[in-house]
Amino acid sequence: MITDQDISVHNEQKFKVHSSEIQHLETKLQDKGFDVKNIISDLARFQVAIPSWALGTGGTRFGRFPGGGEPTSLEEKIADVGLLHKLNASSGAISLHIPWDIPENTNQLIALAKEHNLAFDAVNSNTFQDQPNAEVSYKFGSLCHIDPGIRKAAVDHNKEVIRIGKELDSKALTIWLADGSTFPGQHNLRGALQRTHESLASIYDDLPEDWKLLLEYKPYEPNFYSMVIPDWGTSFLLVSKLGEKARTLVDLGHHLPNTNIEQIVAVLMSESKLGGFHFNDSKYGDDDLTVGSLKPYQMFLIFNELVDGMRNTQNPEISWMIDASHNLKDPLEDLLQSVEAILIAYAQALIVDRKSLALAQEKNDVARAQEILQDAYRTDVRPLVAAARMQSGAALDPISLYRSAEVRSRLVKERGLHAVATGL
Ligand code: AOS
Ligand code: ZN
Ligand code: ZN
Repeated sequence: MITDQDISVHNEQKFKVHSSEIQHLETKLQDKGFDVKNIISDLARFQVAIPSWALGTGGTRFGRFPGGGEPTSLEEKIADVGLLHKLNASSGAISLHIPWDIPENTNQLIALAKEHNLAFDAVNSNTFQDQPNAEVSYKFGSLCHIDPGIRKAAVDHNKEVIRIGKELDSKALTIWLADGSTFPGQHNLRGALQRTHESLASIYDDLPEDWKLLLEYKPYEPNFYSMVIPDWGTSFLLVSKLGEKARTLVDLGHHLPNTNIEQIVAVLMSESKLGGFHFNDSKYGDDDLTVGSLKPYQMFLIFNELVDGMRNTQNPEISWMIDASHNLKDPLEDLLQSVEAILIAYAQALIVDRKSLALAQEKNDVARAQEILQDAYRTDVRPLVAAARMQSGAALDPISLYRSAEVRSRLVKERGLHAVATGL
């Protein structure tokens, strides 16, 4: 839908303003001792996976208002992520959710993904819904279930997801559990944790050598009294028991209000246990809104820890993914906004004057430390992000090209106004 030709015409139109902006920024950053070329290459390398379930219109329990042209097959989902990646060169992977996504012809899928320069990111299991004709019900939990038969079904499902992921050359399994209890007394809290550990250990046994197991946590929802893995500490405990390949996944929406997420990042990285990220933004809970739409300063502070940790700890490479739901906006535009917000936060963190910050910390110069952080945060780094895109052959301004190329109306024409994304 978007050709190289479209991109170069677009970039030519935008180039004049862009080059004066980047020159201005370059002068400023050079003066502070930064090598702008390095920053741009770091940004260009950064890839954020797109979840297959974010490509259709999301909703709440009160309704869904689809906008049309949604992908109705896994092939169309891959095409949509390919489109994003063509526009921003930063969305080079798709994350599948089984059984929402059932790969039928794996070879064909692999070829299609290759055509779009996409990799298959972490595969996600689903034991939080009962599938039609399923022999067991997860109403009262899955990996924690009191009934060994149901636990086994949930474990087997995860093993099946690993098998599918291996065929696609995925390298990680992400587990999010809805397991918990809604009323006091419903669970023996220690028992539920113990059974979950045993089930996870059995899944871990099947994990290939070069894979990771990423374990999410969440304090509430769907269970409102206790979740079996409510917080980073419980996830950390479990992944530590499981072994080297198991790590904690931080989903930004999975914290109680005002939690210091950047500190969680710092602690996990210092123990080499930060495995992955689900990016989104929120005001109240797991709102799954566009990254950076509400708390961009928090995003920056998180990336400040990430950059510091990536340089100064042994924490292995982290899987980056968006986990959002698009209720009002065109999902593709929303995802472009999210990826942009992630890269902006990363760029801001890359221009923190770390030497001076360490010095200020040494001297307990609190005001200076804040000045240093906020100087980076208040710099308009968007030209750096745009330069990284252009360097990779993508668009200086992806959303404006997406709109001028009238992508959505072409998708509606192709797929129909009432096309409903699979898996929703
Ligand atoms: C749920 O709250 C989690 O964030 C999961 O990552 C979940 O699997 C995903 O959002 C798909 O529903
Ligand atoms: Zn998540
Ligand atoms: Zn979530």
